[in-house]
Amino acid sequence: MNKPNFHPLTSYKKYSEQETIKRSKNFYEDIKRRRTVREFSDKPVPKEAIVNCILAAGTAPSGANLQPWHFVVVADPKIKKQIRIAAEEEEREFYAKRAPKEWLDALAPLGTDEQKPFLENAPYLIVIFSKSFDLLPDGRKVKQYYSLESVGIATGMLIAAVHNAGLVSLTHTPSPMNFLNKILDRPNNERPFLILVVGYPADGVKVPDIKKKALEEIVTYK
Ligand code: IYR
Repeated sequence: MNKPNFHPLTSYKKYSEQETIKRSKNFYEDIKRRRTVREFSDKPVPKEAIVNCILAAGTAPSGANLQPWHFVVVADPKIKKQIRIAAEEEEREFYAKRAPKEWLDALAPLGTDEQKPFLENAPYLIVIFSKSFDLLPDGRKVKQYYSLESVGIATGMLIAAVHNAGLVSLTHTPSPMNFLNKILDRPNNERPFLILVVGYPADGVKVPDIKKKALEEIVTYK
């Protein structure tokens, strides 16, 4: 085994205690404005902003730093249409047959149904794939560790980056989603994790009146 290569942590910024508190508060105040939106404007989004958000997501920590993710940025209307058709087919089945009543009851406050116009209207769909194993150029397989956790973290960072850029997003998970491998021509070591729909909110958009849990409900101190 080669000796690991370490270098000094030059990117770290040190803040005073007061500044630390202020920054944590400012971040919370800003991120709590984030809302999932299901109606998008067709106003174009600069591609450079999407690229920067993906660069941010790609800095996420991952199991053994193997970075088991792949992002497909879809802007082509023909491909978006194909994705919409395939997703709506699955969703029709889901809402009409597959979903148990309990699941439909849980979804009721969100007002979702099998219509997914945002898959065509929004300027960008970022389809996130998780690698169950990686492939070296010579065809050898490389095992991945904590793929789903890693891709979940990267996706969270992507959502935060999109919000920070002044854009809105929707996490969409048609189930099953294997049609995405076919439409997007991705290899079978990659599994679709989520479609992140990204753009500007439609004019006058409304969001469901739902609440986040209070601090006491989500934290315990010991
Ligand atoms: N995939 C379906 C259903 C759905 C499921 C959950 I859990 C949600 O939080 C929202 C929707 C759909 O996209 O409509």
